[in-house]
Amino acid sequence: MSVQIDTSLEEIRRFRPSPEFAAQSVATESLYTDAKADRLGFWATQARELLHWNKPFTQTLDWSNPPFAKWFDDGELNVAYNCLDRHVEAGNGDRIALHFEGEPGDSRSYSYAELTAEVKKAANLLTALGVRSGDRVAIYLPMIPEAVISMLAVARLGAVHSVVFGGFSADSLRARIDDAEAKVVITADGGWRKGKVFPLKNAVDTALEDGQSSVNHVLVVKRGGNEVQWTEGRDLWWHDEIAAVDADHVAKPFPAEHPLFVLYTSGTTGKPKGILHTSGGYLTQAAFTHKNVFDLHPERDVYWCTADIGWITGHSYVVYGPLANGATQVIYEGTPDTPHQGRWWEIIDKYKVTILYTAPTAIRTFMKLGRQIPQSFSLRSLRLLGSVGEPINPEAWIWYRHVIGGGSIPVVDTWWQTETGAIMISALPGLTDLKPGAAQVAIPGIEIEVLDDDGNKLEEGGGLLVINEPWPAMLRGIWGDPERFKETYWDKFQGKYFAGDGARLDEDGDIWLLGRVDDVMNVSGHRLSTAEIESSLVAHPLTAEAAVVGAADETTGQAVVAFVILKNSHEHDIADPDEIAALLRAHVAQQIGAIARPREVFIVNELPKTRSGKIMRRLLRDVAEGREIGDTTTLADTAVMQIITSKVR
Ligand code: 6R9
Repeated sequence: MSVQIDTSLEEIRRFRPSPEFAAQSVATESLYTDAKADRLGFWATQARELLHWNKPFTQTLDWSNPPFAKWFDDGELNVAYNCLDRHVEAGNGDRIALHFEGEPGDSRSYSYAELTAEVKKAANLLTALGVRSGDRVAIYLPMIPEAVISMLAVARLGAVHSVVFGGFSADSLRARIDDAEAKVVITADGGWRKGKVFPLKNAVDTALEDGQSSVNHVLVVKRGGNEVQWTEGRDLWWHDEIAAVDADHVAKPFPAEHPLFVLYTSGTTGKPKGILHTSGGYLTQAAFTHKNVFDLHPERDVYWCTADIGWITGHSYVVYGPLANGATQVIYEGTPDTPHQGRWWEIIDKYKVTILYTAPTAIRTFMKLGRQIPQSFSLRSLRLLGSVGEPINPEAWIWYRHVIGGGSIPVVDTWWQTETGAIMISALPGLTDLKPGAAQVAIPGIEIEVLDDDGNKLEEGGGLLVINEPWPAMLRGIWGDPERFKETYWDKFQGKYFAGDGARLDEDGDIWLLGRVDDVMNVSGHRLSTAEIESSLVAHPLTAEAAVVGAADETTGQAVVAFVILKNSHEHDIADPDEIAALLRAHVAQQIGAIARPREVFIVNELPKTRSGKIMRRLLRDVAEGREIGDTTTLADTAVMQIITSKVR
């Protein structure tokens, strides 16, 4: 595993916080000094100050059985109570929690009192369906208020949610339902996307069609108004059921280490990993980072994170962080270009959004469309911009700051993962001099190092990113697979968490992320596994063998490019390789989901392999990116690359 240092471009611009911004900054230098002086004491203070504990904890961290950490272990709290009821009890019940904007233009706002009331009813409804503490509930919904309500209702009962992104296929949904043995699925008839209704309920029907799953009930929110099939006894309309339940519900406390959710993410093998997060530590770090990285002033800010709840960013920075902090936020159902290419800017203008958190791929798409589009709306309310999901190139950073931010407001680049649960590396906007393109510094209380391949700590230069000490929001394991948890993250560098990312430390000690060093691709900020797409391709009757690489793409960061060998028996049926490529692209989209659809599929006769039979993806990446082919001396057959290159070009 070698690291490519591809930030050759010398980036020297620096942006100091404006005096006005610094003067009102939520974060102060003392966060760094306190955390340095007493790291565990620092997190204990954050946990006490940011959350309500029904039973205070006396122990901060139990690391006696690494890598299985326990944070605040003897404390008890209710996560949903922390996100809802306590704000109402503190007199902020009238503050808006959610401004929902539907793609067709419908909108609804919920105050904290109203959102609390909805969650109480939903908790009673789930109880009536037999959901108990520890049970798993799958959530397969569009970005509508019921998505947030469902997650919080599950959390309120001490049950465990597994949110499955609405863009995933029936097969992917079923695999996740089976792995977690979910009892209930919450879905919608359909949701709005690009001016049309996309069906969800029928994917659930397909996922459950053999009648052999763990699911007893499917709760269906009416959103798209599209026709749905109905399985009597199993399927229930959300609106019918919710009307019949009691509006009162008292939240019971659960231990800090009680499981909160499982979220599946791609790893280096074909099978997605169910990343497990628990309650007290996760909520502490989600709230702490949301407050300090986004400089949250809950009484006046309007925050908008554009992530879908199907991803970790939607969990930590749409649901748990903002609501724990009593923030007012916007959620939007649809795509940025519907019904027109200025839709996001129109939403910012309409709700006077002050903090925007989005992904580099979106920013690069807007760059291509041109500045005239955002400039025809008022973006003056914005005072802070955030980025997440992949490295943000300096040009996109500068464009974001200038065109969207009016040239003077901070841009924070936040590095973290599904596994880390919350932000780990980021500038603090009132304190840090910003460097476009660098995620910069570990947040207070987090210990990051860059190591060489042998595990030696580097002071400067490129290497592998590790997290040195346990952190509150860390994953507690992989659902049902403790061995895989140890192997994947902890075995490479004894006792340190290996993130799978390359990083470079510059002369100031600032961290620059360089992308994944394993077989995980990052397409539009979404993680995809080469192995998972390869196994989908070889599952097609035409395919004998497949190799998938992530090739650099101007807009999406990386794009999926596949090289496929067809079965001999089919070689002569190939009238048109383009047709076969189209077929295989559609097959992957249908099996995994549209985000996994390869940008290109090349039909080849052979794949480049080492003598031990390992596919050399590095060489295929050279081909896919149109580069000179690198060193081929370890190939079993050195001629193979010439043949592939001639096919592709
Ligand atoms: C939050 C999230 C995690 C992977 C991670 C890294 C990449 C995320 C980044 C970034 C550079 C940033 N990544 N943020 N790379 N700069 N600011 O995206 O979680 O979907 O699990 O992806 O995304 O490669 O390892 P997740």
